[in-house]
Amino acid sequence: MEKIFIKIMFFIVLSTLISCSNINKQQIDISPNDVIPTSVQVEYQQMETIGFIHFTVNTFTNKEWGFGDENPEIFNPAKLDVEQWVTTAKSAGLKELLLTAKHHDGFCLWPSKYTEHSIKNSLYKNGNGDIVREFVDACKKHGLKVGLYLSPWDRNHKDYGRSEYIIYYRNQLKELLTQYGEINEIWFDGANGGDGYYGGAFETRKIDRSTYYDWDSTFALVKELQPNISIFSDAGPDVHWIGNEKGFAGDSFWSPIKKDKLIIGSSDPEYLNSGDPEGTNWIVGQCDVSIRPGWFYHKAEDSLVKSPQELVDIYYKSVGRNSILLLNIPPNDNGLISKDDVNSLLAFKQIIEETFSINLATGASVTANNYRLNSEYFSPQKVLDNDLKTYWATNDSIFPAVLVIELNEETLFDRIMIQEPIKLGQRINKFQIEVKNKGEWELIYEGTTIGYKKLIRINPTTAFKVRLKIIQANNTVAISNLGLFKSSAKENSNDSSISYN
Ligand code: FUL
Repeated sequence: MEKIFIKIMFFIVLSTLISCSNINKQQIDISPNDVIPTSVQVEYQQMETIGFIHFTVNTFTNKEWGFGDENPEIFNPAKLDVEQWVTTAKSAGLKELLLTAKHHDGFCLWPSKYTEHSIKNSLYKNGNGDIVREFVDACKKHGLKVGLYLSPWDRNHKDYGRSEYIIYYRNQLKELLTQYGEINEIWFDGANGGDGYYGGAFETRKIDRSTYYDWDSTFALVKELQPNISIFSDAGPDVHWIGNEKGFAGDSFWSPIKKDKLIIGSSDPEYLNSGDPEGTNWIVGQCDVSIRPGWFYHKAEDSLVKSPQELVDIYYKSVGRNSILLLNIPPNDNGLISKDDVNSLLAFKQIIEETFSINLATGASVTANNYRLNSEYFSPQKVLDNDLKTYWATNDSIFPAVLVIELNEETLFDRIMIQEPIKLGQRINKFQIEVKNKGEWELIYEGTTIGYKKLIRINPTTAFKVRLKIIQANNTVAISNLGLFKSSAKENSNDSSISYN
């Protein structure tokens, strides 16, 4: 009782001080969590959707995993147009593209001086080509961020499995990270060890996943060469795999996770899929998925390109669950992204744009049961300013924190968006959404985590008022943005593979 009294007195005195003086926001702001993202991670998360380009000898051998004994001469994309990849990705709203500079087969898309198994011995541009260069230049020209994939497993290299290979691998990393200007992401695959060509040995080589690569030293090298790069792997340190290749994050998803529980190639997929409310490291979740059944182009899969509606479903289960969507769009053996893929991608983009371009809550009046020190900095109205830097925040320990949106008219919507100001950490773990028309409040959704972005699909609902109740959080409540939307008519389909859960 005494404690509560002291707290109330404290707030009264502070509020009075604030209204009488020019106290700035920093002095009264909510305290950040212990686990918060870096500014590079916040920027990374804001990209929301990025793309993957799987392209190598497999495109010509019709395989998913090349054995490593492919003749480089088979690599000859007659109409290769890297700009087509980049402009397609850009029109689909992807903000970054990642290229398989070297996949498990060991064939290099750049003329590495450390191997003959590369583009320099292919027919492409008579051995004078460098697709990494073309790719990086095109991304930069069109304002896309650039990522590179360098497979740690190399089924071609004679030394794979021995310490000499690690020197080779790091030399290749040095080439990629010093010769092509700024690289924004490096992708370390967890698929490792098994049978292969290995310089003619044709055998199976197993490695110890926790020691062979000495990842800490490799990560240090990468950061030394590219200080602002985001490193992806099963274990981060900046971005981690979501635990499946369907593009789905868990319905509850925490960006905090315990790094010590993660091993590249052997992490628990369930753990990667949920993150950890007790997590000690902030690692962004990334949902990778291919627009086709395979990661590489196969003609036989032309009729199996995911529909725009399927892609939209994936979007809700990745971006809408506090994660990044990494969508693979593999070029065909001509070196172009096929029409089916382009059409599906563009229609997907159109649905997302049509759905989210108008926030139906804009102009509504917003109230709350509490806002921090009654300061304008934290007023409920901040959830409608479409600004990630501002937020509604309550005084400490206010539960439930209740926000009411009173719409100007009866409004029909079926999508809800909520965002937390993640630079201060991820806080919320239980919330409800209620609506009111003429009668009583009606509960329409109960959720757990929010994080950078939560997208909620509900049946079409008409309401005058919408109420957000934050029931549990690990720190003071803060909400950056809230939106109500009506989904594009083009999203309606009879596709039975799509479910809301
Ligand atoms: C996996 C690889 O084995 C696949 O071929 C693909 O590159 C995918 C993105 O990662 O682990």
